Amino acid sequence: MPDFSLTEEQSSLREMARKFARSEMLPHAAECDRTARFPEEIYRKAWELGLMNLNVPTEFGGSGLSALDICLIVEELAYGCAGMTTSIIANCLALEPILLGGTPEQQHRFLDPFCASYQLASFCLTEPAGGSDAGAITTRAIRHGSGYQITGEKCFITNAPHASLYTVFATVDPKLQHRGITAFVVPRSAAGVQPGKDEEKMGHRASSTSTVRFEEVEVPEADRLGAEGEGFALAMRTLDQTRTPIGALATGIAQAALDHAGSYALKRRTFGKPIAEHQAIQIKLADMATKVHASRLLTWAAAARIDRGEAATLDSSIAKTYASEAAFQVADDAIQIHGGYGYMKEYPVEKLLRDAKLTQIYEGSNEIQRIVIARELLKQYA
Ligand code: COS
Repeated sequence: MPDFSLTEEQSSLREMARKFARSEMLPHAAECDRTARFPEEIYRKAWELGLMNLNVPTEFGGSGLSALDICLIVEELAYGCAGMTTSIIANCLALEPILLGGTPEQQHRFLDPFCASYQLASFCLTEPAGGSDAGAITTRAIRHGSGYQITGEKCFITNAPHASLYTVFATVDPKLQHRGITAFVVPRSAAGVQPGKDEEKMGHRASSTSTVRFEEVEVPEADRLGAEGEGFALAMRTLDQTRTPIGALATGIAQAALDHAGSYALKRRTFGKPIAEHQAIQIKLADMATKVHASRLLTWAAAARIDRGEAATLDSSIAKTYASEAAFQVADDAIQIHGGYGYMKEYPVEKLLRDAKLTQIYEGSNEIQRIVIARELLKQYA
C-alpha cells in the first residue's frame, strides 16, 4: 500500500483548490446549473491560478503536477461544482495526446500558447454511431497534397463551442479498423471546422457540450501526432491517465453529498429528536462515509501507480468505476435523508445526483470499464 501522507506542497495545493472551489465556484453553481450558463470568468480565474493545464509540464508553462496532485485538486473543485470542473479539466484530456504522442517541436508549438494565455481545447474521439466502440470511428483522414483532408462528425465534445484547438481521431483506412486510427491536432480557425450548438444536459450544466463537424478540413502532416495507425493506442493511453481524475471528481461530488446529509441530519428533527439520532439515518451516513473513503483511496492508489510510471489501466478503470457508482449512491442517499426537501431544487442534493450520473458514463461508460477490468484481470491468470 503506498504512503498517502501528503507533503506540505500537496496540502497547500489542496487548500488553494478548496478555497477557489468554495469562494469562486460554489456561490455560482446553482445559478449556472439552472440557466446552463458557461461561466467563462470562473474558468479564466482557474487558468490564472494554474488550475487548468494541470498535466502540462512546467517547461511548456503548465502546472506540471503529479497524478496524485491532480486528483487532490479535482476532488476539491468538484465539491464546488462538478460541471465547472469538467470544463476546467477538459484541457488535461485534450492536451494529453500531445504530451504522449507529440514531438518536442509539436509540444512546444501547441502547448506553449495554452500556458501563455487562457484557451480551451477539446478531445474529439466519440462519434454519433460508434459511441463506446472507439475502434469503429468513421471520421476519415484522406491523404491530400502534402497533408490530409479530414471529414466526419464527433459528438458529446466538452467545451467544443469555446475551444481554439481540437485533438481529433480519424481513420486513414476504415478497413484497418483500430489500426487505421490516427491522431491530429486541428485548430478551430481551420476552414471546415464547425462546432454545433450546446446540448441541453441533465447535469454538468455549467460545462458546454456539442458536436463538431469537420468538412474537408486541411491538416498538414506536421500536425499529425505519431505515425498513421497509432491513434487508437494513443487514445487508450490518454484515457488511462484521465480516468483516474474522474474518480477524484466523483469523490468530490460524494463528499459534498455526505456533508450536506450529515449537517441536515443534525438539524432536522422528527419524533422529538434530530434525525441523526435515528439508527436508520446513522446506518445510511456510515455507508456513505465508507464509500467516500474507499473512492478516495482507490483514486489515490491509481494515481500513485501512474506517478510510479507503472501501467495503470486496471487501477484507473477500477477507481473510475467504483467512485462514480459510489457518488451516485451517496447522492441518492443524501436525497433520501433530506426526504421531500431533497427532491426540491431549493436544496443542493438533487443537483449532485444529476452530476454524479455523468461520471458513470463519460470517459468510457462503466460497462466499458468492466470490459477493461476483466481483460486486465484475466491477463493475470493466463
Ligand atoms: N494502452 C495502450 N494500448 C492499448 C490500450 C491501452 N490502455 N488498450 C488497448 N490497447 C491496444 C491493444 O493492445 C490493441 O493493440 P493491437 O493493435 O496491437 O492489437 C489495440 O489497442 C486494440 O485493443 P482492443 O482489442 O482492446 O480494442 P477493442 O476494440 O476491443 O476496444 C475498448 C477496447 C472497449 C477498451 C475501447 O474501445 C474503449 O476504451 N472504448 C471506450 C472509449 C471511451 O472511453 N470513450 C469516451 C471518450 S472520452 S469522453
